[in-house]
Amino acid sequence: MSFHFTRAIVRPPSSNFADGMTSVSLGVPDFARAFDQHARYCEALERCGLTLVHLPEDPAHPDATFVEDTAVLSARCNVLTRPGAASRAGEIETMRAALAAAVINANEIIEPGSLDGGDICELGDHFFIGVSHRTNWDGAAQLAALLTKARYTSSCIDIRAVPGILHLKSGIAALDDERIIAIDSLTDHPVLKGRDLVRVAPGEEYAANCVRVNDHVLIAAGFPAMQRTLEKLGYDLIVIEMSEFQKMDGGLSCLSLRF
Ligand code: CIR
Repeated sequence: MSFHFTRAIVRPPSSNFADGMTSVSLGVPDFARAFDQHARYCEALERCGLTLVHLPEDPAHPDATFVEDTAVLSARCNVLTRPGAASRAGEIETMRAALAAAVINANEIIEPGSLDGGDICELGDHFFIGVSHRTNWDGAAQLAALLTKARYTSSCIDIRAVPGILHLKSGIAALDDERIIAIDSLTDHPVLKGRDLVRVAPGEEYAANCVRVNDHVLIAAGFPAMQRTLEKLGYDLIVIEMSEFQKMDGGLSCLSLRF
């Protein structure tokens, strides 16, 4: 099952976390609060049964707490990415070492490809690959080829014209091997046709970025319609305050690499 994990790689925000990139105007994040929210997030992963690999903070890369963007991990295919933002390129070095230490053999996305893990959504044996302002067509094609070799299928979703989302997973999230949350601007995309879709209430788009971890679903605090929908569907939710990460364009999934 694609959502059954035993471990996760995490990295706390550094004190200059607010120097990272953001496209939203929600104010400057408070470091102490972000650090605390990250600690609560880690506790939630442990409650889901995961053992955590803690990487040290990385002040040279203020966005490095968003570890998900640096690798794509799955049962039969692991890939070190080549982040689309120049300021994040150096994050790969510590992730390469962390994967080696965890005995994960990873392929790598190479130039001229770029790819952020936040653009990759696994649903059973299928992967949706977001083509975004971070992940280019070449990076998407490289990943698709590696996935095919590993007996996965994949399809691309070009999100460059979709307003308000940085990465594909800012707008969709797999809840199990078949069911997927999607914001309204993505539900009509041909590759999502016929899928078991959970819709997001207007104004709650940020809540689309949920994370299924074993028997639980992590969901951001402050989105009552999404919470009700998922509870009705029978999911066991863990609600997490994400305000400081939201200010930096980050969602729940990007704070960990689960495997
Ligand atoms: C960035 O712009 O790269 C970070 N401030 C946010 C990255 C969020 N990552 C994700 O959604 N996968």
